[in-house]
Amino acid sequence: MVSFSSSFTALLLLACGLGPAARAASNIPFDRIVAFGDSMTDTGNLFTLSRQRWPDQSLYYRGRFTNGPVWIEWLQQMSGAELDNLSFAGGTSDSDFIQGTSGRWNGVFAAPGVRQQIIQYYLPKLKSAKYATVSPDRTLYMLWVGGIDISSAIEQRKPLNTTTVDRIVENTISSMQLLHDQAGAVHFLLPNIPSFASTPVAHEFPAFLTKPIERLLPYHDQQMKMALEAFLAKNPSVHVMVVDYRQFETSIRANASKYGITNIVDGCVDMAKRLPCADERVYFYHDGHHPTTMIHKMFAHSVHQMLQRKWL
Ligand SMILES: *[C@@H]1O[C@H](CO)[C@@H](O)[C@H](O)[C@H]1NC(C)=O
Ligand SMILES: *[C@@H]1O[C@H](CO)[C@@H](O)[C@H](O)[C@H]1NC(C)=O
Ligand SMILES: CC(=O)N[C@H]1CO[C@H](CO)[C@@H](O)[C@@H]1O
Repeated sequence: MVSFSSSFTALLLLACGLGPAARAASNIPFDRIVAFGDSMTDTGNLFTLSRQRWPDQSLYYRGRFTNGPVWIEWLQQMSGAELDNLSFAGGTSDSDFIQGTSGRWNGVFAAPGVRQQIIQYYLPKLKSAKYATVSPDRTLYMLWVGGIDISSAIEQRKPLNTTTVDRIVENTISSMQLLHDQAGAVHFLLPNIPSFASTPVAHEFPAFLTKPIERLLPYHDQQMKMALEAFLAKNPSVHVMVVDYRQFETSIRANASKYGITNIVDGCVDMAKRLPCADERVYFYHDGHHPTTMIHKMFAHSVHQMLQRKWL
C-alpha cells in the first residue's frame, strides 16, 4: 500500500491547551517511537556522551537543550507510546559528510550523525531479546535531519549550496532505507528544517548570509518530496508523514500574543552573562537557537493531532 501524507499545508493549532487538557486520553496507532536527530529532540544523549558537561546544567533542564522536556517527550506523554531516543545534539545527516559538534564552555563534543545514531547505537540494540517482541508495524520512526548540516557548513566554512542540500536529502533517504532493510521500519515521521533566519543567533549574521540559507530550505522541502516519492515507489509498504515545522513556527509567531508570548526575537537566557531567564513563558526562544519547552509542547500537540488524524 502506497500512501504519501505530505502535510505542508497549515498545521492546525486547535485550542493549544498547555495545561492538563493537553494530555489527551486518545492514542496514536503506535506503541513505540524511535527518534533520530539533533538538539531539538535530544533528551540527554549528548549530556551522557559529554559526561554531563554539556549542556550547562545551570541554564538547561537535565541535558535537554531547553528549559524543560523536548517535543518528543511531550508527544510520548500525550500519546502513551514508548520512546527510544537516539537523537544527539549536534547530529548531522552523516558524520562522514559533515562532522557536527555541540558544546561551548566545557569543551566541544563530536556528535554522532543520524547515520551513526542508527548504525552505532540503534541497530546493535535490536539484537537484544527486549526487541524481539517489537512489531515494526506498531513503531514510528522519527528522523529530524539537516539543520545541523547547514549550520555546521557555515561554521566550518564548507560549501553551502544546492549540492550540499542534495547530499542531505540523499543521506536522509539512505538512513530511511537502512532502517527499512535492517529494522523493518515502515512508518516514518519527518519534520522539515527549522528556519535559521528567525533564530536569535541569526541576528548576528549579515542578511547576505542568512537570505541564501532561507532560500535553501524550500529547495530542501522540494527535493525531499521528490526523493520520498521515489523511495515510496521502491518500498511500497512504507508510509511517510512530513511535518512542516517552519509553517508551525510561522503560525505561532503570527499569533504570538494569543499564546501569551511577547518576545519572539531574543533568547530568554543571557548566554554571555550566563543568567537564567526570569519568565520563560513569554519567550519563543530559550537561547540563541532553541525554542522553549512551551513551544516544544505546542509542536508536540500539533504532531499528536496529525498522527491521530492521518494514520487511523
Ligand atoms: C557547490 O559548491 C561546490 C564547492 O564549491 C561546487 O563543487 C558545486 O559545483 C557547487 N554546486 C552548485 C550547484 O553550484
Ligand atoms: C493565527 O491564528 C488564526 C486563528 O486564531 C488562524 O486562522 C491563522 O491561520 C493563524 N495564523 C497563521 C499565520 O497561521
Ligand atoms: C528520556 C528518554 O527516553 N531517554 C532515552 C532515550 O533513548 C535512549 C536510548 O534508548 C535511552 O538510553 C534514554 O534513556
